[in-house]
Amino acid sequence: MDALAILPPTRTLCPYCGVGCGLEAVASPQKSAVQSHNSYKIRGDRQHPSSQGMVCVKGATVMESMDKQRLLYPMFRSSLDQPLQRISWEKALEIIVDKIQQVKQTLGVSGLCMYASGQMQTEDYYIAQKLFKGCLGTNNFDTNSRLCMSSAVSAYGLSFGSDGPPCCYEDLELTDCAFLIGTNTADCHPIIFNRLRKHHKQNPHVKLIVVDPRCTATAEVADLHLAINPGTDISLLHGIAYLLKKWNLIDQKFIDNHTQDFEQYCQVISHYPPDKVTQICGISLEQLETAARYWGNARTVLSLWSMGLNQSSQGTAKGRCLINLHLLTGQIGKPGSGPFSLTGQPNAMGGREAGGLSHLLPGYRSIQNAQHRQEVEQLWQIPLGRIDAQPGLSAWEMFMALENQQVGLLWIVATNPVVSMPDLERVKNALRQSTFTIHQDAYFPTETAAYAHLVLPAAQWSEKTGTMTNSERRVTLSRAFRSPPGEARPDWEIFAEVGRRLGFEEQFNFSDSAAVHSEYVQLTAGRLCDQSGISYGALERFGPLQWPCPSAEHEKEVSSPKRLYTDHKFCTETGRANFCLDHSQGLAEPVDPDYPFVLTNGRLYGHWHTQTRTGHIEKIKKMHPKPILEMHPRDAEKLGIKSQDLVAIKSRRGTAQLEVLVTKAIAPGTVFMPMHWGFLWQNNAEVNSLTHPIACPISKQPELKACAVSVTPIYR
Ligand SMILES: Nc1nc2c(c(=O)[nH]1)N[C@H]1C(S)=C(S)[C@@H](COP(=O)(O)OP(=O)(O)OC[C@H]3O[C@@H](n4cnc5c(=O)[nH]c(N)nc54)[C@H](O)[C@@H]3O)O[C@H]1N2
Ligand SMILES: Nc1nc2c(c(=O)[nH]1)N[C@H]1C(S)=C(S)[C@@H](COP(=O)(O)OP(=O)(O)OC[C@H]3O[C@@H](n4cnc5c(=O)[nH]c(N)nc54)[C@H](O)[C@@H]3O)O[C@H]1N2
Ligand code: SF4
Ligand SMILES: [Mo]
Repeated sequence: MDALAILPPTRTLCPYCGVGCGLEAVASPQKSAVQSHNSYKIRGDRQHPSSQGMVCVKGATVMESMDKQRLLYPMFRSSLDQPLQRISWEKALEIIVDKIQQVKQTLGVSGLCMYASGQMQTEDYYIAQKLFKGCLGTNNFDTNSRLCMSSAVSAYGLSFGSDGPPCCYEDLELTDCAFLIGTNTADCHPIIFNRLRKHHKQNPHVKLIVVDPRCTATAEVADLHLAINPGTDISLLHGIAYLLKKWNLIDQKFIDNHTQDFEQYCQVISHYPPDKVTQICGISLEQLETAARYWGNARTVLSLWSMGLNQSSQGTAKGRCLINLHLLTGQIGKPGSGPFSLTGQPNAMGGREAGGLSHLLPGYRSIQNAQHRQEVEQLWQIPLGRIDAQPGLSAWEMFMALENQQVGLLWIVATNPVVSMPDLERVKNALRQSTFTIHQDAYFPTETAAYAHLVLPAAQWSEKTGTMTNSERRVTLSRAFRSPPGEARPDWEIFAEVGRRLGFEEQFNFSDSAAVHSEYVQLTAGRLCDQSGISYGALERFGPLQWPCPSAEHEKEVSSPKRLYTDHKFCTETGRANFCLDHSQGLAEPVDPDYPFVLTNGRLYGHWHTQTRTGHIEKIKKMHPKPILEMHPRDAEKLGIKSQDLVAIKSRRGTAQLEVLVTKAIAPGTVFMPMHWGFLWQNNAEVNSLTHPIACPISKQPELKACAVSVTPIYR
């Protein structure tokens, strides 16, 4: 019998979305000595508590993308008009170290920036924090979570005193009312949706409300779909609060004992009577009242949200106004209820825990808190005062700092900003002015590599060992089960090597990723996200573990799964949760006669972001062969457009050309396009050529979900 056939499967984690499904990689018998994706079959891990054996098309096909168009060795050019040429790792590391020293002398450490991603493992994140914020002493480390979860982070922080989604997936099966707002869960978090949908189907009393300007696959099966006008969520949420209060469907005891600012909140919501709200949101009185009745009469209410709220110039306030409804009705800290932000990327949660935004430090600590800085400096054995007291540049600010020559080195890791950042023409221009850009990625070519001086080959999932935390705070270990192609290396090893060469031998003296992990978890001890009981050994013994987990035994002792705030004591100084008192401000770029449509955008079920993986998978390419603009029949008729016609879409910043699909799934006045097509995949179909960077002032998350555009037919 073939040796491979009798190997036990490797238990691992799907490297795509924040649902965090457990996978098993089964070595399949093969004659060839050459290791390829065909050597492994992927199936759902039935023992993984989050997914119970289920997977979606992305997880099921992930193996097929592992050996297509991989970046195999470092490549360099001294200016962007030259071709990239192969160099050795030794040379690449020498160039980086020289460049860092040079920038420190000319611009100072603030001239060094790293822009990374929720697709790194926690170990990668941790080592990058230690290198940038600790050893180099600059907080210019930010990630694509700034485009993704940043508003949820600040919403939890301001309402509860700490980041941290309080719910768990079991709540999906325990709730009487699920309120889904700004989330297309069916397409973007399919296994969460499967669990919820099964519960909904089996229990006729369970209500499913979906708030989305589009009739998505999620909205199609809802009991109530509120197709609100884009950007009117705060008016809707305050309008529901108005009715709950009027009908006395509130939990006064919870409000009195566990919240503050209720009186002022009542003042705020008094400005949102039903006639005004229905008009602003573009829904009927019956719809608004039904939503309030479903929420107010349910024994338990679980809300789910993602980019439809977060990617907004009021992203923080939107998350918080949703949390307000939970505070008003005491729907938190008990089974089947609570505000649950769905994490996008597989390890955006782990990133937050490890301090992966420019204002954070590991263990849910804050850069601006002197005690927090000191605690981290002590563990890192660096001089007290080394960590800068000011937050570093956010993602967008880094690109803008390139325009002013304030950045001498931009190191981009595991993200493809030349597709995913807003206002792409400006981003591309800024990158053209960069004196030194590194792109560290698993694939080549990418749109961002076209703007890089140095590309570094990264080992990715299946080729490196590390941990990730999913949306329900559950940590899973992904072991390497095959070797990286060519000269690719794990991200953390690259950072650690640079650290040692800069003279920080002590700080980066790790034998393997388990050693990195065990140092990292020490910084979570006693914090809300306590993972000090989690180790690779414990993860192997017990399987995936949910935090808080001060000891592995603890995880087994207390009833699992877990929720936060079951005692209704919050992390604020008073222990009370704060009502948010913000009013709705509407869209940052409203429509006008020149740009009469709101362009919204998002994801398709099969594709993952910029397609570096899913663009190579035949089954997925067949599902979504090209990008399409969705438009309502009424608008199409006015413009004389039919399905499959080609149109030009124009905003104040750029243009795109797409085929149209005329459909009632989108509200009149709004058009939708997918985000997945960068210039390598289709000419002139980039959504972010059109979007603007105006951001939430608190979370600094840009309003990617709405900009004003014109649409005109192109006659072929
Ligand atoms: N298939 C697939 N799944 C993914 C990903 C992927 O690339 N592909 N990416 C992952 C990542 S990183 C993320 S962040 C998540 C994102 O997951 P989601 O947030 O569910 O995805 P989106 O499609 O970006 O946007 C969700 C919905 O917001 C709606 N929306 C737009 N404007 C508004 C508004 O003003 N109000 C409200 N209420 N809704 C609005 C859009 O119509 C859209 O249906 O998905 C994750 N899962
Ligand atoms: N208009 C618009 N723009 C958006 C959004 C939107 O809804 N609308 N959504 C925003 C959101 S929520 C997100 S999360 C971003 C996503 O945008 P990106 O982060 O740009 O998208 P990805 O294609 O996931 O890029 C991840 C990159 O990491 C590489 N990679 C994978 N694994 C590894 C690894 O282990 N190491 C290294 N070094 N590289 C690896 C992949 O090959 C890929 O190039 O887009 C944002 N932009
Ligand atoms: S739902 Fe998300 S984590 Fe689960 S298999 Fe699909 S992409 Fe992977
Ligand atoms: Mo995301």
